Amino acid sequence: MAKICILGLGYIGFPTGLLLASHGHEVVGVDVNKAVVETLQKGKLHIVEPGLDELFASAKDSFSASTEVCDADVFLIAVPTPFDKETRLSDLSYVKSAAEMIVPHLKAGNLVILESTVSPCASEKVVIPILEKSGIKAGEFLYSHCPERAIPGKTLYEMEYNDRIVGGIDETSCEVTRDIYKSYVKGDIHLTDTNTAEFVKLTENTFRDVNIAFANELAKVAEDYGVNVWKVIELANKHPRVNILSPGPGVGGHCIAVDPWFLTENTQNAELILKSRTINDTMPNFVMMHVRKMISGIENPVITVLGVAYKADIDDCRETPATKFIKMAVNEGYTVKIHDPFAKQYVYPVCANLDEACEGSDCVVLITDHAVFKEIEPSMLKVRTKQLFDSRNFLDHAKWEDAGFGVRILGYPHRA
Ligand code: SAJ
Repeated sequence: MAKICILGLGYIGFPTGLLLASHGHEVVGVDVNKAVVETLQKGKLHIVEPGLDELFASAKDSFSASTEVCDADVFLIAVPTPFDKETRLSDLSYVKSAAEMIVPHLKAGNLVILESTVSPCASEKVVIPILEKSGIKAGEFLYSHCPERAIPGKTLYEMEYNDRIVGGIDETSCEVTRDIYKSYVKGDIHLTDTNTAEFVKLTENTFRDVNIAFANELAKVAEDYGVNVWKVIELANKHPRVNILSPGPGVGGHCIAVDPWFLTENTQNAELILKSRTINDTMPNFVMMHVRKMISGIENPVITVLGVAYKADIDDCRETPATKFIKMAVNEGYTVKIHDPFAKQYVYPVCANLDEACEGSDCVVLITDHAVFKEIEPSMLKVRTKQLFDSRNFLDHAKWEDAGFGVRILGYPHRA
């Protein structure tokens, strides 16, 4: 069993640290944010994720939080890699400073694992040279990239049951890393080299982005033919080798909307991937085109946006397509009222109350498919004009139509 120092106590580093601590390792979790460390030292949690409370309780004897890196057998970097919107490049500053913090503690025989997502070859070109400032050469210390692949909302389950990719600089690095993860991972652990592991992680999210872009393009094409894209995708997916994802108002979150940029930042040869990014990034414009038609002729139109989180039943608004849609609506001079029961911190004011957000509205626009929205009673809403645009084909449309609403759905032939 090893002494493991984890750098970064966010949505990945913290649960990973607890899993390792509850499987026999001694774990010191390090975060530069003092407030996070103090919260944990008081026995409280700083993030919400199903199952985390129980795990924290069961791991607390082997887990401690600190703002300082200490000597250890294994250093695991799980800090964020932000996306720099201006240059569309990965921002490796947190990864670099985590590596710098390890340098004074690094000894021959130690293992450094990078879990943070990075652009291809970043370990070789950026992270390892920093670690070598310790005077110890790669090979004398062990190194691997083991990308995190758990989906928010199901993080603990997926951390335990997903397969893992371990990309080591040599065979020993691969094997020692595998043994660490084997303590709690029930999925298979696949060994490869570092550059491949970095590429694999980005490929997974890029695959999803391209697939969603295909679904979004199909939605637009289906509208031109007056065909229901949702039925088309449902039936096409009955084929054993077809699996098309769902169209929607665009792709959000800090992974799928970002990783294709990381994958393509050092190549001139990406076309499909970048085109897919454009298709997904312009879906809010497409939703706006529909909404604009629905409210044309109405003086001083008021729009209600249902949901601003980037996906269902979470509070995370990073890269959400809702923001572009709302900005366009505001630019056009519409009054925009927003309701989201989860989102607490958002760039625009959010009404906690649905009735208030719908009062006087000329078009209710569903952006995020939060499960609670299914329970809305449309007949109770005090709107000015009864219109609904559903960008996810999510609501019970018959119920809204029975309440007198004109309903339009993305990728669906107009009924009126
Ligand atoms: N979306 C669609 N249509 C779909 C599915 C998703 O429009 O059919 C949209 C969602 O509404 C959301 C966005 O795509 O705005 C991304 O959501 P997601 O649930 O597909 O993915 P993330 O970003 O929450 O998590 C992904 C996962 N990657 C894959 O499934 C390949 C997760 O496993 C990764 O660990 C995570 O990125 C990450 O951290 O990289």
